[in-house]
Amino acid sequence: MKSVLIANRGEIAVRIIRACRELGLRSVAVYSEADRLAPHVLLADEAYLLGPAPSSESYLRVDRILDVARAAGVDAVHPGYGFLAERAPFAQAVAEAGFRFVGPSAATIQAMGDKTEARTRMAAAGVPIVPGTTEPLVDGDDAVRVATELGFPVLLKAAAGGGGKGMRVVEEPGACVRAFEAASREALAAFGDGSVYVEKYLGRPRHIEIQLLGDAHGNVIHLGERECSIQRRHQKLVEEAPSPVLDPATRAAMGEAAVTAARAVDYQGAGTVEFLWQDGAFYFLEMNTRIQVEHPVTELVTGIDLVQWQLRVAAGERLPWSQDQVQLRGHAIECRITSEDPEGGFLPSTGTIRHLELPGGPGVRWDGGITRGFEVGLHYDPLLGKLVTWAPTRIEAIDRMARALDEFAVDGVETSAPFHRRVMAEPDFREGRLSIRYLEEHPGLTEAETPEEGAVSDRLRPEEVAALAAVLEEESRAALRPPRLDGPDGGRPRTAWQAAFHPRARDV
Ligand code: MV4
Repeated sequence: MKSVLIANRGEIAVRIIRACRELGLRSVAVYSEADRLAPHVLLADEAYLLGPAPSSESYLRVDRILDVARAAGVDAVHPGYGFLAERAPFAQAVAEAGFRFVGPSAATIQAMGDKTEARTRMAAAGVPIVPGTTEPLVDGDDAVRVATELGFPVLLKAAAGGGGKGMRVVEEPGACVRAFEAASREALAAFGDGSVYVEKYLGRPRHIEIQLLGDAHGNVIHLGERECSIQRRHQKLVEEAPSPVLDPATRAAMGEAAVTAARAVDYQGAGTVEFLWQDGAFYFLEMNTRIQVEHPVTELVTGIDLVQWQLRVAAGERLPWSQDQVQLRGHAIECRITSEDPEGGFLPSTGTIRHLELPGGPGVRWDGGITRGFEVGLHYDPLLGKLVTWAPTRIEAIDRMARALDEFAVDGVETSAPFHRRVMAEPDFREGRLSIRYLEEHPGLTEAETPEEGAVSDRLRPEEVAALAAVLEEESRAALRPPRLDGPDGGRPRTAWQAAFHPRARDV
């Protein structure tokens, strides 16, 4: 394996390009018309235009992506997360076109995408699942019968689901028939499949997931857990490793269950088994057959580069560790910095990145997908990048994150960073008292504070403001002068700023 097409954009495409470069693999980016100046385009060895900005005309165009793979002569395709990453037909098409798919087989993706099939296979393998059915409900009366047997409250879920669509909590038998019909209708509209099944409803669980790695030689290991309970409408906001609630025995039991789950579906590559944890017990929820946004916290506590190992196992290498050689060290926290206004209901914010100040120093990592001059629009996911900190203990990692967030600044779009800064100071978070209801239980975190007295901006003299503005203006002009981007150009500019001054950069 010598070259890889990255069928994605943003921070994950940048992350994969970095892994490729460290492994000596040629990286081939694809991009939409909205991403001509995006960092993944500037960083890759080669970049090819897919089409107009909408995903359906660019990053979701399987035919165009395979055309580029052939034209660029790559050996493998890495799907990243989102877009085509968990579409079994894409994995199949990549393999049939003669490229390696960096991920599990199409059959594994397919099996885990169907939640009732996943539950059936997990239960058969001895992995604990949430009590409930493994077959879709026949009708509303069937829902009443099964729910009464389980005991209320129950949760109706779409078999083809994920992400909370088609879910209905039902508190009593009288509400069952209507809830079943609503869930089924919603599932049909969202997934083209109205099948609904039922689980016992857990009221205040934590979301804890186990990271897995499998190779093509039957080796599977787990890399411990991530606590992902702090979320809003199924979008995770803060993740950490390890979880503040797991003791070594529960961690080992959950890890073993996850490895069993992976073996049951012949898992290859990096994957995650999601569990709900409540009152000391854990239950299988879903398996994610992709690299996840929050993978860096696991990398920081295990010292294992997950994206490099995705590529290495795709190339046929063996995992070099036995389970007991995987040791967890210290604590890591990730904040997802999005272009959303946390004080305005997390509404998406758009604009051109005029200025970007990134934190540094010990134990700080920025996995980003933006540069100065880049225009943040509404076509894609609002994730700008991830700020990740590591320290020997949880509280030190939290304080380090607070410090890093204080150094972080973006001008041009609103970001979620002020929200994250408030979470780092919130007592329940600091003491590890978490659940998936954390945000609704702490509404103050999404409200604006009164501005601090004596802020730096108040101390600047008018001539200092004018001098700063002039520098930024010139930098922005330079950053917006684009390099030649179509096909191999021999040049290798790294950022829009470098590109503008790169000896081989040419204007389009
Ligand atoms: C649950 C649950 C409570 N009880 N299942 C939400 C998305 C889907 N993937 C699974 N989800 C849930 N399943 C039972 N039996 C609560 C959720 C849930 C949730 C789970 C993980 C992370 C965030 C969540 C937010 C709301 C609800």
